[in-house]
Amino acid sequence: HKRPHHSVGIIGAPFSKGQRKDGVEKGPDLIRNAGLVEKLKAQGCTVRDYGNLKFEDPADDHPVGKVQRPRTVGLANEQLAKAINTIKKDGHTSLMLGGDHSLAIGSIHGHAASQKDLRVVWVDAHADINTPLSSYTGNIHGQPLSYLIKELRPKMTALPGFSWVTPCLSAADVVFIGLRDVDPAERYILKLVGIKAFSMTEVDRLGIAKVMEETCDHIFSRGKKPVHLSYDIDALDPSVAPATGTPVVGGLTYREGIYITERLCQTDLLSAVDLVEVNPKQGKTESEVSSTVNSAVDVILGCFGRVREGSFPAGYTLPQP
Ligand code: B3U
Ligand code: MN
Ligand code: MN
Repeated sequence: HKRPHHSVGIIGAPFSKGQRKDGVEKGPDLIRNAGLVEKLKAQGCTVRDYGNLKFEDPADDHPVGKVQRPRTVGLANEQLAKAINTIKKDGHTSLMLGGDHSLAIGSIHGHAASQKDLRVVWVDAHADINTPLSSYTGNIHGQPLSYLIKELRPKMTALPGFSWVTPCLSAADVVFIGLRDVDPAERYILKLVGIKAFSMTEVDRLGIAKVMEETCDHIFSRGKKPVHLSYDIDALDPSVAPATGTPVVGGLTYREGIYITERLCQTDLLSAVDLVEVNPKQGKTESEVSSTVNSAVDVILGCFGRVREGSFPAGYTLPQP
């Protein structure tokens, strides 16, 4: 298997208003400061860093029903969608560093604007598919997929800040991996619209290799299409990624978490990646923060060609005695 060259366009989204815990806006710079760009280059990637987005705070962003900060979240995602669209037009695989998972609305929307017919692999402890009406927390990071899936349109209400959003995915385009904390309403929605989901029970039953073969079979059953990987760091077990807003026991091991990225990289169809929900303020110690950040970096490196078996650049030769 010839290893393809990866051209990565990085956009930082230091945004936390899709949930209530601050600190998650520090994610992009923490991940960069762990040497991300250097490591990507060292494994043969071309990297362009587009820097961090600057977000505004619309005045008087009062809740709509239970939904918190809809105008702020809507506007931030509109900005992000434009940035991702630019990165895709420039010919890169986009890498969005969050930030909370509400940012997937803009990231996927922006990706879909340049690449028709996407597939989405959503790696998460949570399903993030509450509608604004079904959400009991009101946090939009628990809702992003409801804005994006066409079949859920009849269940959606108009929200200020979201008039630019049109659903760009079909239920059949999405696969979940790692679920273990799913609200009743979310479980109902998964059944209602029929979304392929590998909860931790399926990871236990099948093993991660079989989960990934079935994931690829599912997303490519209607043709080879670009893949958007939306990776919530809380999919990993809290033993390897403790510094996140809503850790849930019983998660993916480091090895399972990395295997997902290696397998998707192998498809040569990975077109956009989100890495979200790294929150240093949720780490109890410095080492909890650094282990979480290191896990995040390794997830990203796996998306862009790092293989655990090792590799060498084209033209490599041994030193002659
Ligand atoms: N399902 C709950 C909890 C949650 C979702 N995503 C995270 N937590 N990280 C909700 O808020 O919708
Ligand atoms: Mn999430
Ligand atoms: Mn989550």
